[in-house]
Amino acid sequence: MKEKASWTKTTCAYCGVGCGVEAKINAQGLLDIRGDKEHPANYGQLCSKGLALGETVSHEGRLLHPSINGADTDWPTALEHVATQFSEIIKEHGKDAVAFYASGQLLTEDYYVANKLMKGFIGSGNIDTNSRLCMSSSVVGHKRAFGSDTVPICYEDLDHAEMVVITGSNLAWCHPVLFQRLKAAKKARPELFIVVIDPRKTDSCAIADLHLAIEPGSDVALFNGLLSYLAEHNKIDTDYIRNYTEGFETTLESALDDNDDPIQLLKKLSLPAEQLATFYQKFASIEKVVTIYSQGVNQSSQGSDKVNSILNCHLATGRIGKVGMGPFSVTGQPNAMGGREVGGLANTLAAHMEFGDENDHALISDFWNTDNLATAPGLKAIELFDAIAEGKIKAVWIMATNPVVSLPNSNKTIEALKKCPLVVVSDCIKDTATTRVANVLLPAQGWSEKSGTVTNSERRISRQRRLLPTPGEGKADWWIISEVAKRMGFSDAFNFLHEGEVFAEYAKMTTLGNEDGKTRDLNLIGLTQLDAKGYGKLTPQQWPVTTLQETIVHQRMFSDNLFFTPSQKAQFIAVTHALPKAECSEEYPLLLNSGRIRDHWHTMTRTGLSSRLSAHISEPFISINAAEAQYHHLKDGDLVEINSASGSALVRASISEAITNKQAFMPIHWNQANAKKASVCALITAHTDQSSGQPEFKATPIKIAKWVFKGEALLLSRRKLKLDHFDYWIEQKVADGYLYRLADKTAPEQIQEKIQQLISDRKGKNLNYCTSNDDQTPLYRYANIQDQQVKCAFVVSANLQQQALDWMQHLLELPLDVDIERSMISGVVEGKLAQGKIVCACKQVGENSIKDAIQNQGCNSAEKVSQCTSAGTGCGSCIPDIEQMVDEYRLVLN
Ligand SMILES: Nc1nc2c(c(=O)[nH]1)N[C@H]1C(S)=C(S)[C@@H](COP(=O)(O)OP(=O)(O)OC[C@H]3O[C@@H](n4cnc5c(=O)[nH]c(N)nc54)[C@H](O)[C@@H]3O)O[C@H]1N2
Ligand SMILES: Nc1nc2c(c(=O)[nH]1)N[C@H]1C(S)=C(S)[C@@H](COP(=O)(O)OP(=O)(O)OC[C@H]3O[C@@H](n4cnc5c(=O)[nH]c(N)nc54)[C@H](O)[C@@H]3O)O[C@H]1N2
Ligand code: SF4
Ligand SMILES: [Mo]
Repeated sequence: MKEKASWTKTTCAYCGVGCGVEAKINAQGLLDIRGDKEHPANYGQLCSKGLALGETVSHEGRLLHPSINGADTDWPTALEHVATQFSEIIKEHGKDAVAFYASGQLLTEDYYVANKLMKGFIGSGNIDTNSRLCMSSSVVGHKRAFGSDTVPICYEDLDHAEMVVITGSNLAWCHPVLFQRLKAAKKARPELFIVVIDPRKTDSCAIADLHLAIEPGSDVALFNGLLSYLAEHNKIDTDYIRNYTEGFETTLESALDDNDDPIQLLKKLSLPAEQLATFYQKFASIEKVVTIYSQGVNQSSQGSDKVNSILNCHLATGRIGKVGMGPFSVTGQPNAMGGREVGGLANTLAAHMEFGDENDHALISDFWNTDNLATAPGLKAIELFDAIAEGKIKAVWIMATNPVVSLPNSNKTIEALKKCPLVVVSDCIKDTATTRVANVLLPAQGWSEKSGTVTNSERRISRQRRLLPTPGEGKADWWIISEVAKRMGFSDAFNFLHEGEVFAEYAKMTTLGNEDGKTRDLNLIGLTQLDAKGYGKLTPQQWPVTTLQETIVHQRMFSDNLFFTPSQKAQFIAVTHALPKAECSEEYPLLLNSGRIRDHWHTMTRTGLSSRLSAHISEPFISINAAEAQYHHLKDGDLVEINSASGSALVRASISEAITNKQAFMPIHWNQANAKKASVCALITAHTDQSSGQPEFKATPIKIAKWVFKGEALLLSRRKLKLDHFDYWIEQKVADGYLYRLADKTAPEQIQEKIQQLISDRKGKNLNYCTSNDDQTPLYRYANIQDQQVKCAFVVSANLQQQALDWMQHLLELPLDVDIERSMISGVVEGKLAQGKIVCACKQVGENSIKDAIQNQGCNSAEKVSQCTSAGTGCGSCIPDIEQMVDEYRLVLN
């Protein structure tokens, strides 16, 4: 009983699944973590990132104090500085000369206050958010079709669906707990038909009956083709269309026009006829269909049209608002949905009210008691940074996002921010690519220190709770913003004493002119009476909340077939296929796609602190297939220089059959804080969707060439090192230190000397060996031993083999009785099976152990491998990888 009492319920810091977490402070002052069995988002499950939350709450790298132009200062000075500078710039240049750039990683309370200050009191629409890069095409699609930004389904629908279409989403890696839920449903009901639509063969295909590797950007053609097929085969719901929708005829006409020639359609999609036929037949004949979609749909120059092409098919079949069916835009960030609720996007007002609606303006002005409410939408993210570059915006406050890494055209973003007279950044981490170009740094509380609410993909509001004390002088984001607001002269409106007061005000706002929830979808009337105690104890609530629910309810929207358009009918939107904005050419022949890997989160400021999460994929890469590699004379692991019209990058080649000819894929995570030149956004030009302003992140023409070096090195250090004088370097967190991979145009001998100069602390025992590789080239090994511990070590050669990495990895763990000198000469740690690349992050099992289990211990299924090695027994996200290895190595055996 006693133990149970010490677990606190909170919500995961990462993706929009919004899993319930239970956390307990352990003896090290860090957190033990487990899934919350009572939370309806995950019923106790967590993925590798959620399970590793406890490893990211150390104080390593934290921003501890406010600073102005590089000098630490106190809070009153920093707040006064920001308030005065903003006020003066507004006085001199007008209210549109300032801007906020916020994030789906803020809590609803933070977001609410930021929006209130900018739109309500400064009086400008210039608050936009990284959700512009993420969800804005879905927002446009929803609003055009439903008259409101509403995700209609609830997670429970996955348990009832008979067909699930996953399009433009790598659910297995990006929403792993939902993927596991789907996998369990498939296991229980093998007839559940799963389709993955993605130009790449991702891990999500592991449970798919059909994978459509469509041509990048051809989604509208695919779904227009589906709409035409449904109509031609009398598989539409004519009653539903007649009674509850508008615009079907013209939409169908345009879809038919788009696909008048079936051969042309197959060509546009690059698909075999039978695959397309199977997809269309299944969709037509199966009633309960859920279509999950994410960034392969949204992050496109026609993202909004892609969204509507999907919604059209659901509306035409009446498959919305009913059990086991509906379109499902999965949200990315933990509070992507909350930000949309409180008006975080430049073109919306709070509580789903709208610019241009006089009634909404009057309601808000009255509620906030302001006569300065913004009257027009502000600039969308890309326009906003353009305005900074042009000197029109002279002060920007960036909160909980890292735009130097995540906005397209990084070089331009850096130049814009360098030129901007005032760049304020609130972050919990000190050294990020964006904090490097800030004038004022404000330390924010991080996950586990902050307190408030987030809304997940199924519209469920959950509490994030404070568990640990904040290091240094970090403060809650809502507090920081309110304190600046007060100093700008808006005291009365920002006198919040507690985050619960902010929430209560927001809940009340959702009811303005909407007491019955019939005017707007978002209604929290049941939460308006929460006092501090009630807020403290708040259990997950799915909106709309008519009354506070003691037990878990699962609601879907539009079950009454009424929509929030003027006619209350859903709208079909006519859309036509168009190619991505930038096309490949002779100069830039490959199309670059970008996205996520399983164990890292965005710009790695937090997952990069976990050695476990850093082990699965430890180095930035560009994925191409074997034919493309051969054409460019590349081997797996070669370094590759990548160039586009906007910039360049230098990463390793990863050869994979998951990717098609003429295409390439790069992860978004690495950047200047942890690599020399691995930022994918440096390559991307800012082409945007006309309606949503969302950038096209998944289709950039590039060229690649092998990058030739003279020597490379692995360097292990207990402390962080600065390595910018090497041509190539990346940093990886390992237990108790950092592992660096280096490559340089200078010879191994010089590299060896350059590294020696870097390592200033030479106390203790220095072991230096120069042996040679199989090809007789020199191989340098060095280790510095202090207090019976390896403090620093390196290996340098013209070409390093995997063996060198295995040696390095084991050096950190070397027990003191191992003969370190013998190991230095042989380059192996005897008696240890080298792990190889880590496959299972939770249990830290490497590919060599798994290979050994398959080949030498008779494990012929993923289940047996799990029993034998414990790989896959944590969150389960690596099981597709294990299955693939079983297939691969069993084949070799046969
Ligand atoms: N591990 C991990 N999980 C995360 C995050 C993370 O950083 N790491 N971030 C979170 C956030 S904020 C977000 S927004 C989500 C994103 O989640 P996802 O959208 O699932 O992730 P991405 O990898 O960006 O892209 C999804 C897929 O779109 C495919 N794609 C590219 N072009 C096209 C196309 O033209 N058509 C179709 N149909 N598909 C295409 C890509 O090949 C890719 O596999 O993940 C969330 N979860
Ligand atoms: N090429 C390419 N680019 C992309 C994408 C893509 O698929 N391809 N995806 C886009 C998408 S969908 C997204 S969502 C973005 C994500 O991109 P970003 O938002 O730039 O990435 P993060 O690393 O999540 O940045 C969050 C920052 O906030 C800090 N932080 C964390 N918690 C708090 C807090 O409570 N308060 C404060 N003040 N700071 C905090 C973190 O330390 C970190 O510096 O990237 C976009 N960019
Ligand atoms: S799926 Fe993973 S990252 Fe997403 S909320 Fe759940 S535990 Fe966190
Ligand atoms: Mo996102």
